[in-house]
Amino acid sequence: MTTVVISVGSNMNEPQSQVQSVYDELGKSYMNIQMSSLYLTQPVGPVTQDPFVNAIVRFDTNLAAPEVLQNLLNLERKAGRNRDREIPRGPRTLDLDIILFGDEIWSEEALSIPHPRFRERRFVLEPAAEIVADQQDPVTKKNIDQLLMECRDDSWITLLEEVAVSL
Ligand code: PH2
Ligand code: MG
Ligand code: MG
Repeated sequence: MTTVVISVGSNMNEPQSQVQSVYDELGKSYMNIQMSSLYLTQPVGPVTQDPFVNAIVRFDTNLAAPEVLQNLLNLERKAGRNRDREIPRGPRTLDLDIILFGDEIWSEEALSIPHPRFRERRFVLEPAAEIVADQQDPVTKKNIDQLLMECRDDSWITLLEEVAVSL
Protein backbone atom coordinates (compact mmCIF):
# COMPACT_ATOMS: atom_id res chain seq x y z
CA MET A 1 0.00 0.00 0.00
CA THR A 2 1.26 3.45 -0.93
CA THR A 3 0.65 6.76 0.82
CA VAL A 4 -0.23 9.48 -1.68
CA VAL A 5 -0.16 13.24 -1.09
CA ILE A 6 -2.29 15.40 -3.40
CA SER A 7 -2.48 19.17 -3.66
CA VAL A 8 -5.95 20.57 -4.34
CA GLY A 9 -6.43 24.08 -5.77
CA SER A 10 -9.22 26.20 -7.24
CA ASN A 11 -9.85 29.87 -7.99
CA MET A 12 -12.93 29.67 -10.24
CA ASN A 13 -16.60 28.73 -9.87
CA GLU A 14 -16.98 28.63 -6.08
CA PRO A 15 -13.46 27.51 -5.17
CA GLN A 16 -14.33 26.56 -1.61
CA SER A 17 -17.00 24.03 -2.58
CA GLN A 18 -14.82 22.75 -5.45
CA VAL A 19 -12.10 21.92 -2.93
CA GLN A 20 -14.47 20.52 -0.32
CA SER A 21 -16.14 18.17 -2.82
CA VAL A 22 -12.77 16.54 -3.58
CA TYR A 23 -12.79 14.87 -0.18
CA ASP A 24 -16.09 13.08 -0.95
CA GLU A 25 -15.05 12.19 -4.49
CA LEU A 26 -11.70 10.68 -3.46
CA GLY A 27 -13.44 8.84 -0.63
CA LYS A 28 -15.21 6.71 -3.26
CA SER A 29 -11.90 5.26 -4.51
CA TYR A 30 -9.30 5.48 -1.76
CA MET A 31 -8.57 4.37 1.79
CA ASN A 32 -7.69 6.32 4.93
CA ILE A 33 -8.37 9.73 3.42
CA GLN A 34 -7.45 12.80 5.39
CA MET A 35 -7.76 16.44 4.34
CA SER A 36 -6.01 19.51 5.71
CA SER A 37 -7.77 22.74 6.55
CA LEU A 38 -8.64 24.98 3.63
CA TYR A 39 -6.39 27.98 2.97
CA LEU A 40 -6.84 31.15 0.95
CA THR A 41 -3.59 31.78 -0.90
CA GLN A 42 -1.93 34.43 -3.03
CA PRO A 43 -2.06 33.42 -6.70
CA VAL A 44 1.35 32.43 -8.07
CA GLY A 45 1.70 32.83 -11.83
CA PRO A 46 2.14 35.16 -14.78
CA VAL A 47 -1.41 36.59 -14.89
CA THR A 48 -3.56 38.67 -12.55
CA GLN A 49 -6.10 36.29 -11.04
CA ASP A 50 -8.21 35.67 -7.95
CA PRO A 51 -6.72 34.10 -4.82
CA PHE A 52 -6.81 30.31 -4.70
CA VAL A 53 -8.39 28.01 -2.18
CA ASN A 54 -5.78 25.31 -1.48
CA ALA A 55 -5.69 22.16 0.63
CA ILE A 56 -3.79 18.89 0.86
CA VAL A 57 -5.29 15.41 0.83
CA ARG A 58 -3.50 12.20 1.77
CA PHE A 59 -4.77 8.66 1.18
CA ASP A 60 -3.56 5.08 0.78
CA THR A 61 -3.94 2.98 -2.35
CA ASN A 62 -2.78 -0.18 -4.09
CA LEU A 63 -3.16 1.45 -7.51
CA ALA A 64 -0.15 2.54 -9.54
CA ALA A 65 0.69 6.22 -10.01
CA PRO A 66 -0.53 6.42 -13.67
CA GLU A 67 -3.90 5.00 -12.60
CA VAL A 68 -4.25 7.54 -9.81
CA LEU A 69 -3.29 10.29 -12.25
CA GLN A 70 -6.07 9.23 -14.67
CA ASN A 71 -8.55 9.22 -11.80
CA LEU A 72 -7.51 12.76 -10.81
CA LEU A 73 -7.74 14.02 -14.41
CA ASN A 74 -11.27 12.59 -14.58
CA LEU A 75 -12.23 14.44 -11.42
CA GLU A 76 -10.80 17.68 -12.86
CA ARG A 77 -12.89 17.20 -16.01
CA LYS A 78 -15.99 16.42 -13.95
CA ALA A 79 -15.48 19.77 -12.20
CA GLY A 80 -15.67 21.46 -15.60
CA ARG A 81 -11.99 21.95 -16.28
CA ASN A 82 -11.03 22.27 -19.93
CA ARG A 83 -7.26 22.21 -20.41
CA ASP A 84 -7.54 23.35 -24.04
CA ARG A 85 -8.88 26.70 -22.94
CA GLU A 86 -6.60 27.73 -20.10
CA ILE A 87 -3.39 29.68 -19.54
CA PRO A 88 -0.44 27.91 -17.87
CA ARG A 89 -0.56 28.72 -14.15
CA GLY A 90 -3.73 30.75 -14.81
CA PRO A 91 -7.25 30.47 -13.35
CA ARG A 92 -8.72 27.00 -12.96
CA THR A 93 -11.84 25.36 -11.55
CA LEU A 94 -10.00 22.41 -10.07
CA ASP A 95 -6.36 21.37 -10.05
CA LEU A 96 -5.31 18.06 -8.49
CA ASP A 97 -1.55 17.53 -8.42
CA ILE A 98 0.28 14.45 -7.15
CA ILE A 99 2.93 15.84 -4.77
CA LEU A 100 4.30 12.57 -3.36
CA PHE A 101 3.55 8.96 -4.22
CA GLY A 102 5.20 6.97 -1.46
CA ASP A 103 8.91 7.15 -2.19
CA GLU A 104 8.46 6.77 -5.96
CA ILE A 105 10.25 9.02 -8.43
CA TRP A 106 8.73 9.51 -11.90
CA SER A 107 10.27 11.71 -14.58
CA GLU A 108 7.90 11.39 -17.50
CA GLU A 109 6.32 14.24 -19.42
CA ALA A 110 2.84 13.33 -18.18
CA LEU A 111 3.91 12.22 -14.73
CA SER A 112 6.50 14.05 -12.71
CA ILE A 113 6.70 12.89 -9.08
CA PRO A 114 7.58 14.41 -6.65
CA HIS A 115 5.88 17.50 -8.07
CA PRO A 116 8.80 19.49 -9.51
CA ARG A 117 7.92 22.80 -7.80
CA PHE A 118 6.35 21.74 -4.52
CA ARG A 119 9.40 22.59 -2.38
CA GLU A 120 9.11 26.24 -3.41
CA ARG A 121 5.39 26.56 -2.73
CA ARG A 122 4.16 27.64 0.66
CA PHE A 123 0.56 26.94 -0.47
CA VAL A 124 1.56 23.24 -0.71
CA LEU A 125 3.96 22.88 2.23
CA GLU A 126 1.91 24.67 4.88
CA PRO A 127 -1.27 22.59 4.52
CA ALA A 128 0.89 19.47 4.03
CA ALA A 129 2.66 20.11 7.34
CA GLU A 130 -0.75 19.88 9.04
CA ILE A 131 -1.37 16.26 8.08
CA VAL A 132 1.86 14.73 6.66
CA ALA A 133 4.65 16.64 8.45
CA ASP A 134 6.85 13.52 8.66
CA GLN A 135 6.38 12.36 5.06
CA GLN A 136 9.73 12.20 3.32
CA ASP A 137 10.63 13.71 -0.05
CA PRO A 138 12.50 10.86 -1.80
CA VAL A 139 14.69 13.32 -3.73
CA THR A 140 16.06 15.57 -0.97
CA LYS A 141 15.40 13.02 1.83
CA LYS A 142 13.91 15.88 3.87
CA ASN A 143 10.47 15.68 5.43
CA ILE A 144 7.68 18.22 4.89
CA ASP A 145 8.42 20.04 8.14
CA GLN A 146 12.05 20.57 7.14
CA LEU A 147 11.10 21.70 3.64
CA LEU A 148 8.61 24.20 5.09
CA MET A 149 11.23 25.58 7.46
CA GLU A 150 13.62 26.12 4.55
CA CYS A 151 10.99 27.48 2.11
CA ARG A 152 11.64 31.05 0.94
CA ASP A 153 8.28 31.61 -0.74
CA ASP A 154 6.95 34.81 0.87
CA SER A 155 3.55 34.84 -0.83
CA TRP A 156 0.67 35.07 1.67
CA ILE A 157 -1.43 32.17 2.91
CA THR A 158 -4.27 32.39 5.40
CA LEU A 159 -6.39 29.77 7.10
CA LEU A 160 -9.86 29.77 5.55
CA GLU A 161 -11.67 27.24 7.63
CA GLU A 162 -10.91 24.31 9.90
CA VAL A 163 -12.08 21.26 8.03
CA ALA A 164 -9.52 18.70 9.10
CA VAL A 165 -11.30 15.35 8.99
CA SER A 166 -10.12 11.80 9.13
CA LEU A 167 -11.81 8.43 8.87
N1 PH2 B 1 -1.80 26.69 -8.90
C1 PH2 B 1 -1.27 27.04 -10.05
C2 PH2 B 1 -0.72 28.37 -10.30
N2 PH2 B 1 -0.74 29.23 -9.18
N3 PH2 B 1 -1.29 29.73 -6.97
C3 PH2 B 1 -1.83 29.36 -5.80
N4 PH2 B 1 -1.85 30.23 -4.80
N5 PH2 B 1 -2.37 28.12 -5.62
C4 PH2 B 1 -2.38 27.20 -6.63
O1 PH2 B 1 -2.88 26.07 -6.43
C5 PH2 B 1 -1.83 27.56 -7.87
C6 PH2 B 1 -1.28 28.86 -8.01
C7 PH2 B 1 -1.17 26.09 -11.15
O2 PH2 B 1 -1.58 24.86 -10.88
MG1 MG C 1 -2.12 20.28 -12.21
MG1 MG D 1 -0.94 22.87 -10.06
